[in-house]
Amino acid sequence: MKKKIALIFGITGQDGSYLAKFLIKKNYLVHGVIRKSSSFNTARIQDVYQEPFVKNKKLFLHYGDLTDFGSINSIIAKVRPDEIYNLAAQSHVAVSFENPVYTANVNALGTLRILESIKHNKLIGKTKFYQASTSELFGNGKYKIQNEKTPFYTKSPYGSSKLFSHWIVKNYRESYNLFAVSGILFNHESPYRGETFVTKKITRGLSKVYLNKESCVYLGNLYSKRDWGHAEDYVQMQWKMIQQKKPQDLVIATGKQYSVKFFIEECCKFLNWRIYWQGTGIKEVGYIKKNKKKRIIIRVSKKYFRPNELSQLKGDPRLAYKNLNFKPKHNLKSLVKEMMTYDIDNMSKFN
Ligand code: NAP
Ligand code: F7E
Repeated sequence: MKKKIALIFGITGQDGSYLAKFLIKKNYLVHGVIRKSSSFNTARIQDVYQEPFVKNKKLFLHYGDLTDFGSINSIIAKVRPDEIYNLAAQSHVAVSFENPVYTANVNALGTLRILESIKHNKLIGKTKFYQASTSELFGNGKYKIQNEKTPFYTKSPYGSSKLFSHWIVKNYRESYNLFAVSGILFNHESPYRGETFVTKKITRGLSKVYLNKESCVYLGNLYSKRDWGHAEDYVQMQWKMIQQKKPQDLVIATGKQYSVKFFIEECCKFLNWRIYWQGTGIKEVGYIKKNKKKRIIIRVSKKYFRPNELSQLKGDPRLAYKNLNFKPKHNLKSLVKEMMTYDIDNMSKFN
């Protein structure tokens, strides 16, 4: 039987690496787009990486960039994929306030460039398209739980760039009958999470404190609440979304919400530490007691606050779980355990 061909934009990222491994297990031929970098950026896919001249290859990498239509168009023309997953993005919300134009170029126009290339290469009818939408499309306010019907109200250049993509995907679906679908994914984490996102900052930072390699971790808003899932579960739902009979945008979440502070407390529990809190605002600290002495392990810094913030997000995943016939394997406790174990192991290897 002819193998299905998938093309992943963002294969070197957290989700891209999990998806590549998942699709290879499903017997796909997987093509991935990587950016030219002066150092290797394929660490997350090293266990499935294959040298160029290996026989019966399952993974193929191509240089390209979402800001460059030429590279996107020639890769799509050459690969003629059955499925395209657009997971590439400048994905950091705080950075999007510092680099809004670049963020829009990659996250908004980048999606449009892929869609145009599918159209130009006459692949409508053959190629299905998945877009990485986000809970950042939703606003604060009266909607305590967000579902497929919740109105959008973005709060950041990142959210707004993704909103453009969300709508342009709908436009191509309705105008040209392209099988194109957006997964509105809430935060999802893993040991492979980028190091500047809050969960990874905490697990990595506390691992360093535990190993006496750092004295404390500096964070921003401890009271922000998120619905944290696991990337391994969520990439399976991305695949399932593209296998639907009819393309339908769905909310992917856990339906549970925790604060940044709670996440820290769970990590401390893993380390058998009891954490105490003291002070308010940027003077708030988290400390443990060691040999009857107070040791501050969490401090708050203005640097990590954003010009605007989504204070709480909680998704309603019921429609997705029903339509995709899926239940996630992980929960917050198992996520914390996996991330902490990975980071302590990793940090122990370096001086
Ligand atoms: P990530 O770890 O930041 O990965 C982003 C990927 O995009 C990396 O492979 C990166 O390449 C690539 N990329 C960045 N700029 C690019 C450009 N100009 N051209 C081509 N590739 C580029 O993100 P993630 O956590 O895996 O998230 C995957 C997608 O889901 C993103 O679109 C994100 O916005 C969206 N999303 C994520 C979450 C979440 O909680 N993780 C939730 C909702 C939506 P390098 O490795 O070279 O940097
Ligand atoms: O922040 C607060 C911060 O950067 C989570 C991306 O994958 O999910 C992610 O965006 C919360 C925010 O993720 C620090 O203010 C406190 O309220 O881990 P984060 P995010 O902004 O929610 C969405 C769904 C995406 O689509 C994005 O691509 O934690 N927070 N202190 C902090 N955040 C960071 N990064 N660093 C801190 O020191």
